[in-house]
Amino acid sequence: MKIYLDGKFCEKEDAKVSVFDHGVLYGDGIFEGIRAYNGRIFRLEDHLRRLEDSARAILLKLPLSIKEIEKAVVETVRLNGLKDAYIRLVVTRGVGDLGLDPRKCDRGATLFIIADKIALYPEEFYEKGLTLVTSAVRQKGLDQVTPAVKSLNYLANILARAEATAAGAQEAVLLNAAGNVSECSGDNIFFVKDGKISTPPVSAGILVGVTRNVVIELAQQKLGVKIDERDFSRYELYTADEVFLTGTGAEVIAGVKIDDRVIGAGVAGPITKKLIKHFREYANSSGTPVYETA
Ligand code: PXG
Repeated sequence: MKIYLDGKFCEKEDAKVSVFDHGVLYGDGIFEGIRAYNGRIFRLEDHLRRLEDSARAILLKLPLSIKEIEKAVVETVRLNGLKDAYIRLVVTRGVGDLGLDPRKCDRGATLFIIADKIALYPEEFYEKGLTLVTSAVRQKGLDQVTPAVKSLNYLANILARAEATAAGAQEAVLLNAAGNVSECSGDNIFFVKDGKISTPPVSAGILVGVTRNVVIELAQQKLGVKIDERDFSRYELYTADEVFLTGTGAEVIAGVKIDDRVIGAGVAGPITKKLIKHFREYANSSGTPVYETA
């Protein structure tokens, strides 16, 4: 496996960052999780735009231009000979001293890219759906580091996911300070009631998922449904006809049980299934080519 690290490709065993890197010491950095389907990188521009926004929000100067990062991502997938891949792009504040002061990271940001085979939910989960629980971990408020920044501080999400696992569930739903639904530990959330689809707005405190935005577009184009971005509580999930999650890893997947309440018929519902199909068709037929010149 070849890893891109600070301008060079190296073997996995040699891909190491300093213990003085502020990404390690403080979680001071940002990342993207990206998929390649069929030799094409899915929505790479969207991921790089989000990376650029995350960098701007945390006062982090990217070590390369977006065009250069794009090239490095494509090259990493190509060198590893992958057609279907999970790509992790990480930028940290870089090497500093033991203090917080980001100015000490004066050698500049660390950038690495890993492209690996993807571990997916087994196909049966796309029929059967996932079990969800509400986490006791609250979503970060907009007055903290907004959840819109895909930062290296994933502790809240990890603890929420651990709670889900302990409860025998696959995903955890995080409520915000107002008690409204925000998102899951690694996925955005939607529900369907009487043919209408809703999802929390950016102001609820969410990562603005690339998959979320694609699903909003596909619902409009393929189903003629305009998804409502609005606040809602757990009650609306408990009483929904369908619940589904979106994320780079999961794509589109049903949530069929939450806090022991069965949602709808307890299996992936008709609208969810249509969106799974449209999403897969689209993901397999679009994206930045890795092996042909564009
Ligand atoms: N919310 C959070 C907190 C996330 O971490 C999403 C929503 C969905 O965003 P995208 O842009 O992926 O549609 C994420 C992304 C994993 C995994 O291994 C998690 C994500 C992405 C890739 C893999 O669980 N989370």
